[in-house]
Amino acid sequence: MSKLTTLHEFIMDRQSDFPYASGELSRLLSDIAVASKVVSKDVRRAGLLENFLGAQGNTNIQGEEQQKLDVIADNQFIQMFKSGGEVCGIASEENDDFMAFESDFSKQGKYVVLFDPLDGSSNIDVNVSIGTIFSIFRRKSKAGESATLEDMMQTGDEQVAAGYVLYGSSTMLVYTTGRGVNGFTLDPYIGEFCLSHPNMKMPETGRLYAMNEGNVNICDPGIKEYIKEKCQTILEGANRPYSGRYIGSLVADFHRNLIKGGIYIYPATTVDPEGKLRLLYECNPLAFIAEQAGGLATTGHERIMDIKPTKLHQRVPYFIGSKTMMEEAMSYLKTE
Ligand code: AHM
Ligand code: MG
Repeated sequence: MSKLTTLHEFIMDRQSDFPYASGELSRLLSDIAVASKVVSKDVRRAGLLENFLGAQGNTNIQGEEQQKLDVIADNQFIQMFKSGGEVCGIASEENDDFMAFESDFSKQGKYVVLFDPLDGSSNIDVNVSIGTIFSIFRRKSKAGESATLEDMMQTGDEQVAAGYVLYGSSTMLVYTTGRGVNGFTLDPYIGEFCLSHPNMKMPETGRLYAMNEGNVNICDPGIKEYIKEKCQTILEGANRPYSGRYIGSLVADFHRNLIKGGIYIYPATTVDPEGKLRLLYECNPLAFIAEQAGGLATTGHERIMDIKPTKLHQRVPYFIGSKTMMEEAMSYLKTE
């Protein structure tokens, strides 16, 4: 068997890609890996532990019921960021406001992290894949001072790194620092993420489409046409229509499409006129990965990573996937 490359070794090898790197980003990525191993262990045993499954009894600022594991994962990542020294503040789906870390130690941190600690909440209690999504920016404010809202509200193009952890049939961490996308599988026997998917590329086209089709009559009518004409019709040269695949966990739906080729659509609807997914910690990080892998991510009209955020928990319509499928789907849209 050839030698496995651990995530830690990989990160260290790549440090020299950044001419003035002093190792903080490498340490931060390693910290995220450690926190996600703890969360992975919690997810794997949740059904056996009291106080791990079910609703927490709180609603977050976005009107969504928090699950106990949402809160456990959120705390786990925050503790790791607070104690690591690379991060001066965070924003997460589970916290109404951003958080500036006020110790002298943390105030020196160069980075802020925006994250969704456990995405796909509705799947937690039913043993279906869920994920963590993260986006890392260099702070705008001065080192030594408190992190500010401006640090959090940067465009996707300013991300220095982004990634996700998928708690699926195995646990995987996939990330980019703007030099391609690499995927690591957690080897449960040695407790290390090991390189399993080097230099990931999204197929230029595919045969999988993912959308909550319950929404098809309450969104841009062009989407219904696209699905009917392109996804549910036997196209020339094919012997069957595309396959609909919707897990309802963004990370899992995205990861499958990244590997196999496909499109994921969560449009604006009459119920959620701004869309459902959050720009800063759901859409931007996956958009960075998609583009690095050769795919696209847009609102249907505008590139996701161009959007200047106006609100911490801003929602946007979201189309992400294989380049050709994206271009085709967007050409059907009728409304601005
Ligand atoms: P969450 O952050 O509350 O889990 O919501 C985000 C999730 C995504 O993972 C998923 O793609 C989408 O919401 C599913 O929404 P719906 O149930 O409306 O199809
Ligand atoms: Mg989420």
